[in-house]
Amino acid sequence: MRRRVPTLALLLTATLAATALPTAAAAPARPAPAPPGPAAAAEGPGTDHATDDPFTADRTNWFRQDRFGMFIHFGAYSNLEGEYQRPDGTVCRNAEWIQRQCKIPKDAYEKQAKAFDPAEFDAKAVVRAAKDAGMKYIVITSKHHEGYAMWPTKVNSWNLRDHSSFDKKRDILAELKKASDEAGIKLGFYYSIWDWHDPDFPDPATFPKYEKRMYAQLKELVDTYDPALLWFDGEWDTEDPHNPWTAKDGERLESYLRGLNPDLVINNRVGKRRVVDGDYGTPEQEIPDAPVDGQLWESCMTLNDNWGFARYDQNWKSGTTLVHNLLATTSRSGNYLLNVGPDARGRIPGPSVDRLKEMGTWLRTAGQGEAVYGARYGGLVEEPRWGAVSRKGDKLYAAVTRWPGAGKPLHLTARTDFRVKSARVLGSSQRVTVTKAGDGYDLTPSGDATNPTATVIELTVNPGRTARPGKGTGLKQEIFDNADLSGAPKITRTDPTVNHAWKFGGSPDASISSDRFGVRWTGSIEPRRTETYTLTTVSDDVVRVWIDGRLVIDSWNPHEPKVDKAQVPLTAGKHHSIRVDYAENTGEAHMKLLWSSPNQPQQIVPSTQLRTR
Ligand code: H79
Repeated sequence: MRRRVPTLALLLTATLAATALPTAAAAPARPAPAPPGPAAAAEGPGTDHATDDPFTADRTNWFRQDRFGMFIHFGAYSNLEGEYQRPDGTVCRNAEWIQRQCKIPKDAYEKQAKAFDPAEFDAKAVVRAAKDAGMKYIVITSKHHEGYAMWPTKVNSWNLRDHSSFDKKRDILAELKKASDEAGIKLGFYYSIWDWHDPDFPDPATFPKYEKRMYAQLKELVDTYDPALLWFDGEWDTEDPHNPWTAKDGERLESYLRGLNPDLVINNRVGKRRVVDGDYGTPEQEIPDAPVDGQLWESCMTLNDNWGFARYDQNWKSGTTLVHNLLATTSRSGNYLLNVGPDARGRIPGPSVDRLKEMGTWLRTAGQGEAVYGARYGGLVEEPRWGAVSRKGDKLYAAVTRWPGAGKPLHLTARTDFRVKSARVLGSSQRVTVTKAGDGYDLTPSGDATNPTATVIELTVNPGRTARPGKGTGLKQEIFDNADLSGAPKITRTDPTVNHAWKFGGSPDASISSDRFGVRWTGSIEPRRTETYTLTTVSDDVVRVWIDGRLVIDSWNPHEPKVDKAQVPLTAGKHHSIRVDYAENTGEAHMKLLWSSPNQPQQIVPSTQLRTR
């Protein structure tokens, strides 16, 4: 997508906001200077919201390499430390959902927030804890469902400066930003769309007024703190309070934010948590059991059973479990975002710090972190039961969580032909004998595990020849002004990649309306390896794909954003004919074509490997 030229109105607003924002003194709450409303981002036919390919973009590079981040849940709920004493003396327990789950009256909740004084929040200590753990980025709640802003927002007074007992000169997000920058750690903000405090939120009639304030707050966050990432939440359909958020609202918001800063990494809860929303998927408290199709992903998880601080919750995961989770995640090309919940004074609980230290120690020992940072899905082999296998360049890192008995082998099932040139155990001089066995290789270490958590065997592999990048420039694209792909195409041109997010309002061309159009791509696809490729489509409404005249993906029943896959053996350097038929009826429109193979990380099929004939 072209970078939009900001309108004069937008520029003016931006200048106003920038000069009015960072004031050190206690500023009385006053209305924001006319923020650009949701309408400012609306666009029509010809708009394509697909900025780039998150799998390969420079923009997301850090996110794909860093792998391990710290989540921080900190808000007015932290002041209760997980326990609310009702007027009758009984105690109700919950963490960041305590206001709702314990049915705390609004005035009582506001009253307790007035006493919130996290004077011991120490940004440097937080960043040090993250750094010591081997974490490379931090995502902190700027506003959770309770609606309480953790920075001195000008949009309302329901925030840490204007409604607390905290030092009015302090700004914990600014402190965290400074400390993160100094330590080379990226900083991102969690922001809940669902808002229990703003009276305009639940009523669809007044929701636009809330939305305008939300835009203004997000602009404050982006302009003031320059976050690397935005982590939305609370996008789901729910009652009490009713959540009016729609996919269309998500389209507008995402487009607005990318206009503010095109480098932002944004999670998929900015929309409706679908494969086409934002840059990446967000499994919560779980790790997918295989690499994820069609999107980057990051699994977020608690260290105990709660996100916010809960005094009573001592159900801590062990350091070993946490390292295993990180390894499982990395070996499936995901990120691990691990949570801490500071207490009412702003301190990260000791048991959290201890576990983070254990993880950092493991990652720093004997270069074991190589299995995580910059590493991804192993690809060449099936995931073994005895551990996790990740890959970086010509190295496979087999992190063994169940070390074999003396003289017993660890078996690897190969997914393609490759040679093992050498093998060693990180942190040990023992030998590893590698023998061809059955459907792959046996690795037989000569000694004991070097690490009780996970011992890493590093394999240097020769994956065989990969052809040079092709000289293609894309596929032939024919655009029809109907969903049957009938009659003569209205537009014929070369399309570098099949990577489109027309969403609700956009379409392939200003002359094509946003509903009822069809697109056909034809030409050839040229793999760089002789391997079985997985072709993946992400489509809405319908798609069909033919390779060498054979229909391999047939997904012609109108659907919401959907992933389809086909396994197709392809030959290096050969021009396999390809045809993709796509149609949009009404609603949203999306169409992506990706590929992967044992040696090819998942990506949008690049233009160099596509030809118009
Ligand atoms: O911010 C953290 C959670 O507060 C939030 N997302 C993460 C990152 C989250 N929202 N919803 N959920 C997690 C899952 C919802 C669980 C629910 Fe319930 C079950 C909502 C109502 C019943 C858990 C139990 C929350 C309240 C009671």
